[in-house]
Amino acid sequence: MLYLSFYVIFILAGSVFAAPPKGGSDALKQFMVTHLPGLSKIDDGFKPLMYAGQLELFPENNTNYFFWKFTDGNKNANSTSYKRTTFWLNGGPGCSSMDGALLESGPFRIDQSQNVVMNNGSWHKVSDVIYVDQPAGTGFSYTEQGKYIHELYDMAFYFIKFMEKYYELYPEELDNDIYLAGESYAGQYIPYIAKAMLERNSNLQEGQKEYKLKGLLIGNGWVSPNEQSLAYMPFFLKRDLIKKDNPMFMKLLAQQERCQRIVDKVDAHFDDKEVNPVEVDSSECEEILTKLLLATQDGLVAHDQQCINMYDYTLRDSYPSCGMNWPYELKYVKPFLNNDDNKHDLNLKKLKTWNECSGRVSRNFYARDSFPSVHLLPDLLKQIPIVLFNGANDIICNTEGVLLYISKMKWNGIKGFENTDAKFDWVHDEKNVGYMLQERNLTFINIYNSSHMVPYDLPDVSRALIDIITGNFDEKKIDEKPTVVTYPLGVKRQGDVLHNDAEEIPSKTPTSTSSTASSTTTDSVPKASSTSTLNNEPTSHKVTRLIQLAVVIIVMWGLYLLYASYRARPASIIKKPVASGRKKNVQWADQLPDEEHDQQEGFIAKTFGKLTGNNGGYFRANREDYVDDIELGENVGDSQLDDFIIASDDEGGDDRVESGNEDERSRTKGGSGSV
Ligand SMILES: *[C@@H]1O[C@H](CO)[C@@H](O)[C@H](O)[C@H]1NC(C)=O
Ligand SMILES: *[C@@H]1O[C@H](CO)[C@@H](O)[C@H](O)[C@H]1NC(C)=O
Ligand SMILES: CC(=O)N[C@H]1CO[C@H](CO)[C@@H](O)[C@@H]1O
Repeated sequence: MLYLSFYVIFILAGSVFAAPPKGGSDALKQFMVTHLPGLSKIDDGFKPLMYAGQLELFPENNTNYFFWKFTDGNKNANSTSYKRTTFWLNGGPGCSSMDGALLESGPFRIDQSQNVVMNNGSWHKVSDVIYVDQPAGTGFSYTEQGKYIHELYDMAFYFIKFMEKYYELYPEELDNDIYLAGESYAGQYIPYIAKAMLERNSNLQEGQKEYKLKGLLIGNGWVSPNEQSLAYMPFFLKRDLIKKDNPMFMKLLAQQERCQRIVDKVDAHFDDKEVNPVEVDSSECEEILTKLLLATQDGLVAHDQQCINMYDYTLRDSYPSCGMNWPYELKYVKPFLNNDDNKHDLNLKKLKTWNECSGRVSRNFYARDSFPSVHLLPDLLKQIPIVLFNGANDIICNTEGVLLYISKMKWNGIKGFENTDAKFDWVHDEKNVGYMLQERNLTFINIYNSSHMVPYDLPDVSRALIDIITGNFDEKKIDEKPTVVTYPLGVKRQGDVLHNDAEEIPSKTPTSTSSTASSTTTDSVPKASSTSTLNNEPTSHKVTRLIQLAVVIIVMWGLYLLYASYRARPASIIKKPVASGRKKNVQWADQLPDEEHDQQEGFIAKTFGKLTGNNGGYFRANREDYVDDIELGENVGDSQLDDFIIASDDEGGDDRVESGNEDERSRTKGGSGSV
């Protein structure tokens, strides 16, 4: 009965919205989205205009990219979203940007009845947002077998092709300012795409218009893989997540040392023109996190609490999922996107099964010949502002790691931030939500109480990132601290408070923040840099030094432990045998690369997979591998798959012993795929 009346309302609402938009061409109508379960209950003032479908890029190999665009239905020339376009990408590689659309920055979340409900912090009120499934094979995008993309520059080439096709449909949007935004492994994609866009701009063909690229927003990005892996140990130690009497501590130190040696080698060859194989294969370094999660699991607590959640250290998950089961709403998104009616509503030509992450895409994306994107940032920063924002609770792409690679990066003439003490507080909606550092077109923002997926935890705060990159904020002095102030939707900023307050933040403040005082006199953080007026000694790389210090301390502990406690070492790292293993999972993960691919290919794909586009990229990629291998197809029902995973998780295992074994290289690799 209830369903029936919903259905009637739905049809009625649908018929109203199905009316063609004013001036809409047939091509546009073909991509309009007018039905979705729950849409009729969404407030009209909020309801976005939507376009979605699979755009053909290359007919010769049947490559089609799925996009879903949201624009403010009530937009006019005074709207903040006016003439602004943001492309959003999730990571993986191989994870669908529908995570972004339906769990993060998009207008809707999916409730347990698989209806859309509104997300108050949606970005579509401040910018048109286009969520794109890429590279080919990801989400609802598809290509011929064997045509998967392997390298970052190819990925960028395909994306530019997508943009050309997109702007053929919406040529008037070429006048818009463009932002690229995304998360996690998109920290590799976005700089490559930006570079390709800027290169295109300087080589415009007859009849082409330039892409007005205005800035990049990279959230918890995987930008400098080995460097970022070095930060895992300090992160765990600083938060007391691991103790030095942990039986695996020695192994961890050894792993950290191996990674440090790789980083040193990479540093010594950083400016080589050739891609250094050591630099692009980050498996040895990523192994640190695998081992940390293994070492810190707790077999004595409930099954779903045994591992630290690697996307938010304040949460827990089962082992070896360690965060892959999070966020829990994912279990509503999957059936929502795999509902055939919804697929038709999204104008799919090919009714592909939607998986959050594609193992095939991930495995094929070796990026063996591509520099990690940290190499691209300096050039980009000459031309556009970049905001690196980081949820502070994330482990896998944590704040310390980002600050570490920034501290070594030279851009616009100087290495690192010159003054890491000169933090702005960030106050949004009257709450202190984080801090930022900003110099020479680079802004780093640490966001408190947030995971790897900032827009998931703090939607309204995340929307204000658009205000920050576009300069729509006030600068004030609050409690003697320079503060960037942003506001919820509809609350106007107080205007040029900045300039009025300029005397409150004189160029020589009594506080230690004087060296960035010059930047407080401009009205946009991204524009706020002035290298010339600064500063006595460039660079006080406090963070680097702290991390170096931490590493030294760790190594000293290690030597001490080695000396003092060899005899006391337990025969097994297992504190207590547990009958709830993931043995099968791990074994399967190990066997996969050997059986199906040559060793290196599987190995690299897996380590990349670890980078997890959003939250759970790599592990979910493995789950799909699982499907591929067991069922040889993508058509296994999700419930079947979940059952299988759960069953295997419940099967009892002693893999921790094996994973702790130094000889089990591929196992721990596999483990890293699933931890
Ligand atoms: C969204 O905002 C509306 C109006 O301010 C409020 O009633 C509602 O509870 C909010 N929803 C969520 C999910 O925060
Ligand atoms: C920062 O980017 C702008 C473009 O937004 C560019 O004009 C400027 O030269 C850059 N600043 C520096 C210090 O390179
Ligand atoms: C609710 C909550 O967890 N608040 C925390 C947010 O982050 C700040 C800074 O780390 C903490 O002080 C709060 O306790």
